[in-house]
Amino acid sequence: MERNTCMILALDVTDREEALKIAEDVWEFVDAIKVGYPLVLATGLDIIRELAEFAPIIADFKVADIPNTNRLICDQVFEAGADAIIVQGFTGRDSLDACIEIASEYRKDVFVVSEMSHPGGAEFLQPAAEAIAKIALEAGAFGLVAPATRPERVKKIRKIIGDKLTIISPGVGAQGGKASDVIAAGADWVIVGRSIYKAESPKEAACEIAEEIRAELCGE
Ligand code: O7E
Repeated sequence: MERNTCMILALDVTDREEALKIAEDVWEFVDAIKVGYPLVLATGLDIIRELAEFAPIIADFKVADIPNTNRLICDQVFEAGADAIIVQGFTGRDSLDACIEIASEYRKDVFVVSEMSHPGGAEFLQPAAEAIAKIALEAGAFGLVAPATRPERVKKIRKIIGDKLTIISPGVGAQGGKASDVIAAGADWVIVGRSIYKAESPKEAACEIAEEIRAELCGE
């Protein structure tokens, strides 16, 4: 995945036409579109190929099963045209290895959730986040998911993984995180949903956040 705007759109709408319209409006401001359960359950898996016309697609199914089931899920997702998949790391190394094995057959990427952005993410997942980051590194994942709502945690996780893995970071805007803060903390991409797709003008909202990130990276 190329790093230009450093922003990923979380397209959590449930209407096909609306999804396609937003993608058409904002594609130039995002490096990828994240598609998850809300949109796929509402419209079907074919939406992945339709949206792939606009940007690379990250399939957010937070895969969390035994190795064999993970393999079957990843196979379906990559057959559907996704460029990357998001999986959970708490299920352990063998489950993660199964996802990475299928992804490498398709030459696609795996992102591993290390810590979640909502308040409950600090309950069970945060204590395991650093160990999850280490197994993701050893297993050969492409990147980690770390919370924009806690830039200090992004900084800590970046220290553990160095430059060997990328970090994508949800929680900007509606959940209280600030894009420039989390990019400064070491995230490669921020993930933004409601602040864009619920805005009166998704295009203007995306443009504004992209500009904030650009200014941070240029030290303005
Ligand atoms: O709050 P929003 O509307 O900007 O949307 C954030 C998106 O990121 C939404 O799709 C949500 O499911 C996802 N997300 C989090 O908000 N927090 C997490 O910890 C993890 C994710 C996620 O996407 O995981 C994989 C990146």
